[in-house]
Amino acid sequence: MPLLSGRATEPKPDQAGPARVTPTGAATDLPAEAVAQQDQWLTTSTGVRLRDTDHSLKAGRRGPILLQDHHLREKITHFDHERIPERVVHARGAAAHGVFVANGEGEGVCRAEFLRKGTQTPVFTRFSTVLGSWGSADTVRDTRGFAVKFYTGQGIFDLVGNNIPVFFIQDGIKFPDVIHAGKPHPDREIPQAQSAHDTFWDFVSLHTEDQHHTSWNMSDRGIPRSFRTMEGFGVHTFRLTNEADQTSLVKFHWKPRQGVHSLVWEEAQLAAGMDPDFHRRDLADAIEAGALPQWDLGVQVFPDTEDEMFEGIDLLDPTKIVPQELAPVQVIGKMTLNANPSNYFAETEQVAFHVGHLVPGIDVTNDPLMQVRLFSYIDTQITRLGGPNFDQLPINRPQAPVNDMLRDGMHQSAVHQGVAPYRPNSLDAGCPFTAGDDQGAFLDVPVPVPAGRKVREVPATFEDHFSQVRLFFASLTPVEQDHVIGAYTFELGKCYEQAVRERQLRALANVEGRLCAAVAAGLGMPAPKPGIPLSEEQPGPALSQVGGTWPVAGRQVGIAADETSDTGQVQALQEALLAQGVVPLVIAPSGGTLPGGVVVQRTYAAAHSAELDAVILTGQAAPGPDAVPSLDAKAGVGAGAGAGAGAFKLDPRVDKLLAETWRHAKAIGAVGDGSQALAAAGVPEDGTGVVTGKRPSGVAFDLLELLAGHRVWERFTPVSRPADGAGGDLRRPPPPPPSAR
Ligand code: HDE
Repeated sequence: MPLLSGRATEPKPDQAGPARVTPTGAATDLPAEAVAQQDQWLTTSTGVRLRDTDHSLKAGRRGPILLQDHHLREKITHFDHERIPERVVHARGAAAHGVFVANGEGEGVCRAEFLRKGTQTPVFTRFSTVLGSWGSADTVRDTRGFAVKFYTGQGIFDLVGNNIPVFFIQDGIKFPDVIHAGKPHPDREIPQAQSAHDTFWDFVSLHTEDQHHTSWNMSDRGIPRSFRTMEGFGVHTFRLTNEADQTSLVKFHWKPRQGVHSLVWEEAQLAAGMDPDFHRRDLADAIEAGALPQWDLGVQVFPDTEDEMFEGIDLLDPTKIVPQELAPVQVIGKMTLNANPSNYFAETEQVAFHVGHLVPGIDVTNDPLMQVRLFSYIDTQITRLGGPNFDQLPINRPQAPVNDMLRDGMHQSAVHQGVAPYRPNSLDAGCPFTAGDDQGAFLDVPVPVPAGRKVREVPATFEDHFSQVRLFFASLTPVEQDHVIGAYTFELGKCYEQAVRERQLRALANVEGRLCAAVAAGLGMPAPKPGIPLSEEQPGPALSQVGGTWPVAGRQVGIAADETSDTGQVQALQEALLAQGVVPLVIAPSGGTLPGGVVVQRTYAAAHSAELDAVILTGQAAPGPDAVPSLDAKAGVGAGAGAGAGAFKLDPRVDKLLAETWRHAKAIGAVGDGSQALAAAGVPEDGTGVVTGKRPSGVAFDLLELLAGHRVWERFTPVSRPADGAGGDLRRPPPPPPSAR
């Protein structure tokens, strides 16, 4: 039976499935339909055509259902088992296919073939949060996973990293502890996907090696704007070997070409309610729209010395970074994500990463966190994916020949030939053979193992828990530091146990006096004195996100329009934004089209500031027919909060949209009558990050320039700073417009 063309089940243009390879890695040109749905008829799983799937087989119309209804039992049984255990950590994620192209700069340090100049390697990249369950919100404050599967010609290399360059703990044996502390409390199973609770702060305040990672979580890095705007880090130090058998120690970095950008805290919270799939949607939409996210892969290279130290930093301590000012990141290739998965479960859910998936030229080190991970990942897949054959799932299949002697087991889908799955053998002519060094065999670098006693101890160099937290805080701009202070104050403010707060303040006193004093003031508690001498740290500007400009493609700009808008101007704005790859969303009092045929993408009731990177007003934005001045913040500003119930000239939803856009330091524009609407909202025409004008192209140009800097950072007024640890006036100056209306 020929396959039907143009089937509804065909992937969309932006989607791709896993590469077509057999369970043993051989390329196959079988079409997708040949391995999933075939033909046009509904069948049982065994291929028998069905006449009815809506009615169970019954003894008479009103009779009981018969046990012999195989289709019913098969359908319900399969459904009952549709879920697999979610990942114990990183359960919530989204992924995309792509390609990695090497620029050849890595060849000097690594013999892996995929790093040879011009080599193109398919990749599958999964981003995730750590703490939340499968259905939790995307924009919670948390670490993000950044796991890349490279399908190289020499087998699979997985770089299973995070968006934060350090980790909570130094020894993997403590992973269950930190995760138990961060997950919801075992009695009430709350809070979901949050670190703002007692058990988390109990653990990290008792266990001070967590303080460095935690300070990154409390910074803007904990609430990324998008997966596309996150850095990625391999965290551990790897050992690379080149063609000349020389080894180096390296740390891997992913640098987003889109820039490193974050949400602000209120925006993150609003987005969690408005669109829990905020990051997932953003990634898929950008790829579908052709705004393909790209990252440079870079390495910091260190000499492979006996002590495995660099500039006094222990390279085996995963709670330490090496500042880029000491060891620059050298770019070795570029990853482009270019296709969305065609099936979430088969690809994003079933993908199985493993730190031990290494290719010749890349090896692990003795980092005690990395060593435990080498055990954990394969073990967890056996439970999660139901047996030891998870590497045969389509998304996990290597795109290199596989000839292992692993046999049988749950869900075996390869049909192995031969009689001798053992070595040595003579019956299968000795096959398969082991490879030599010149035949691309994996090399376990024969590093010397220092002799010593069996101990449960850490090296003395692991004992400094605070200096790099100080370095991180000192490297941030005042605005970013305020965000850190706000985050600690919020999180500790949600704790019930005073002893936990006190202990965390003591930890912050060992980091930085101003930070500790500011958080203590926010909590209404005394700021403790440091318990250790505080070292001077040299700030590392590369750790800040502020400053610089980046491509704007994939950003979303709202254009508020109504019947008073000039259609030509709205269309000109749309064109100017689209020309730069920016998505214009027309927001109007109600759906449908505006005069002149402009299609409305969001009604006033459905639009939300959190999904917009900037807003442009084009009309008077008078109250829409469904505008109700009530106390519900979404429906209206309400009596006393704004211009007064019934007296407003502006639609209350537009008013709120503008207030949030201003407060979150996003660019605001107006053309034509839009300027009047801005005035009604209390946004000054000459305000920071406000562009108005008669020509839509000019307004769009200026607005896109602001967007390239991500936010109008100058609009944030930094908290006035007291002297080190001295306390002081931490009140903010009066809020700027429009809240000052
Ligand atoms: Fe993981 N981690 N991890 N982790 N991890 C898992 O593996 C674990 C660690 C990371 O999108 C699990 O397949 C231990 C560091 C990512 O599928 C599990 C330790 C870093 C992902 C596991 C660590 C990570 C995981 C859960 C301490 C950054 C998601 C499901 C020794 C460098 C990958 C799974 C994906 C997933 C264990 C520490 C990153 C249980 C025991 C450090 C990005 O095996």
